[in-house]
This record gives sequence, C-alpha cells and structure tokens, in this order.
Amino acid sequence: MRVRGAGSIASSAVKALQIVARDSAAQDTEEFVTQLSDAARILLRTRPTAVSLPNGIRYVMHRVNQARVKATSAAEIKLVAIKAADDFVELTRTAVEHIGKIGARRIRDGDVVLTHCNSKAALSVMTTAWKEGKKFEVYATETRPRFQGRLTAHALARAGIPVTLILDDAVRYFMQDVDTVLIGADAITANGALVNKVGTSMVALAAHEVHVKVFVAAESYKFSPETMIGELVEIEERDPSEIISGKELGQLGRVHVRNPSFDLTPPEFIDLIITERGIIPPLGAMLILQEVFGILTPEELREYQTYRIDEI
Ligand code: RUB
Repeated sequence: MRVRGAGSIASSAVKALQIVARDSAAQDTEEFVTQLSDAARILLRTRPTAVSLPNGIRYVMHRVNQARVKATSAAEIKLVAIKAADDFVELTRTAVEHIGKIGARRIRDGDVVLTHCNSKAALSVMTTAWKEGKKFEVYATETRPRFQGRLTAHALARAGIPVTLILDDAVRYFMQDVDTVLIGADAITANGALVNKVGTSMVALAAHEVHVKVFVAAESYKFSPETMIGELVEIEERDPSEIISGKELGQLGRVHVRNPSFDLTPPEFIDLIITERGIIPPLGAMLILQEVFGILTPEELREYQTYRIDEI
C-alpha cells in the first residue's frame, strides 16, 4: 500500500521493470528477455485488481518482443525496454492531464460533486475545472478502512476547492444535494462495468435512485482486454487487521472478517466514462479496447491469447 491508485501502481511496476532492464548483465537477447519476463511475472503477482498493471507491463514486453526479432545484441534490446518504460510513464502523465481537460467541460458552475476514495484521474478533472474558473464544491467520502478520502480532501483543499469530508455511510443522506458523482477506476470491463474502491457500487446505486449522474475518469490502460474473452476481474481482499485489530477481534469471539478492497458497478449505473481519447458511454468500452489493443475478430482474440502476459 505504499504504492496505491491504479495509475501509480502501473507506473511503479513499469519503472521496476526498467530497473531490471538497466541492471541486466545479460550476454545476449534471449538471456535479456528471460530476465525481463521473470521480473514481469513477479510484478504481475503483486496486485490482482488494477488492470493497468498488466497493461503497463504488456506495453513494455510487447515492444521488447517485437525488437527481439531484429535485435543483434542485449545492449540494443535493453535500450528498447528502457525507452518503452519511459514512454509508458509519460503516457500515464499525459493521459491524466487530458482526462482533466476533457472532464472539466462536464463540471458546471455551482455544481456539487461527490467523490469516493482517492483517484488522480478524478482529481485532475476537478482541479482543472477549478483552474478554468468553475465554482463548485465537493463531498469526499472518508473511504474506510484506509481513509484515502482524507488524501482527496487534502488535495482539493490545497487547490482551493471547497470540500466537505463525509462518512461513507452518509452518502445516501447527502445524495439529494449532489449534481454529479465523479470517481476513478481500477478496471473497466468489456461491457462497461467499473471496478473501483469498495463502496463505489453503493455510491452509484444511491446516485441512480435520485437520478444523479455518475462520471468515471479512466485512462485507456484501465480497460481490461481479458474481459473480452469472458474472464473476470479478480477482487483483492486485504488483511482483516485493516478493519479490526487481532486483539479486538479476539474479544468478539468466533467472528469472521472479510475485507474486499474493490467492488463492481454495473454499466446501468454509469453515465459516462471520461478517457484521454474522449468521452464514451459505458457500452462504448469495447471500442476503446479495440482501439487500444487492436483486437477486432475472434481469430485476433485467439491470437491475443498468445500474448497473455502470464504466458510470456
Ligand atoms: C484506489 C482507488 C482509485 C483507483 C483510481 O484504491 O480505488 O479510485 O485506483 O485511482 P487503493 P487513479 O487506494 O486501495 O489503491 O485515478 O489514481 O489511478
């Protein structure tokens, strides 16, 4: 949890891969690719839910695998890996910036925005709108058990945006005052469902009840190609000690604790997904996947299977 937020998780993993590439003393291209693939496998196992992580690693490994055909030395392919990692990190930075500009158009003067957890992409929309002169206020949920909402509240306050910190349980109480819900994403599935911080689906449900719009800020590397072939996004379950200490739990007797960190919001509860490529309705998720991964036909889908990152 020293690295958190799907975008940062992806950049950190790619930077780690770059360190392995830079430090490699491989004698030939095959040895280099084996070293990098071993590191990729370890990195992939670090976090299960944020799809940006495999997509970031895929971005680098795809370029390395392409270069492998022509490269004549380890030094040559090493440069390709180092540059690909730099390119991905730059891509994440510009994607968040573009999302800010595109999403800011959807915030109106006088709006009350509600956000959950701590998302760089969602924050980019709000801070950009504020810099453009829009006047609005934000309700930020605490986001138990790790209180990422406090980070959000702090960032908004620092930017000069009026912000009110509320209990997660108070979302429905305040929803009638809200104009727009704006949240980030850990993953978007092919059918436009959103995987994000646990509680997001309840926020969206409360918004749906009173016809409040739900906007998701998600870079295109948060879209999950695996879900095109029917795979599910795995939800990370974190340690029960995030919720209750071992001592207090012991005092409760035979009580079981579950701590899923993310949940799934169906596309029916989402109005728009703001990506760096433009705004799409949730059912347009497949278009982004096709554009980013270039997968169009069932044959290409099967071909894609051969590029699955856990099979590098
Ligand atoms: C963070 C979270 C964020 C998304 C998007 O959860 O759910 O909404 O990761 O963030 P955690 P970003 O704190 O448990 O990692 O827009 O920064 O990628």
